[in-house]
Amino acid sequence: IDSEAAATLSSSTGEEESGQPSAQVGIIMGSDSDLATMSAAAQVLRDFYIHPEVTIVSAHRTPDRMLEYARAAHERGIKVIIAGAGGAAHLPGMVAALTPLPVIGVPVKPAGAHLDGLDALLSIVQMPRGVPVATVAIGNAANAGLLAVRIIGTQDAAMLRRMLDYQEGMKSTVLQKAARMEA
Ligand code: RP5
Repeated sequence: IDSEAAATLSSSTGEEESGQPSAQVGIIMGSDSDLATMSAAAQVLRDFYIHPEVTIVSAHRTPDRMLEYARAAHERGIKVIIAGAGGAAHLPGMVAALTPLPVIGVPVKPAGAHLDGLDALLSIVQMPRGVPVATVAIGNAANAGLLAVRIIGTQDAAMLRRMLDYQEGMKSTVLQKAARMEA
């Protein structure tokens, strides 16, 4: 793991930053090589004025860190965990086994992967009954961010309003495109 990238990632974690609100959403990933995919989730959250913490937690390379992160997340005020991994993508499922929080899994297609991310998708989605992971499409970290917004919106009227505005914006965009196509 590239140490500079890891430092950049961990520098954006919640409570260490003075003046920043504590994070409501934890975005974790198995490797810094997942960041190109996972940054879309962070961007969506920031667009909705949700402060995410973003870091590397590897189920295989840092198993103790994974245990610590997953067991403590709800005590630190995290409401939703978004976990992305590629290949033998055990991170989302293991984190779901260790936390009472909702976990959203993002199957990542690593650069040069032989199985196009299908391996990660199946690893993440095939959870046993009792330990759910809400799995988005391969590489669709933006939808993971949007799902986290919706979960937070169930308890936060301002967030619900922002989601309604976002949906209204999507609708307007499509209708404008339809009008141009029909013209
Ligand atoms: C997984 O292995 C990671 O989530 C990543 O998608 C993949 C490759 O990791 P690197 O070898 O690029 O660090 O655990």
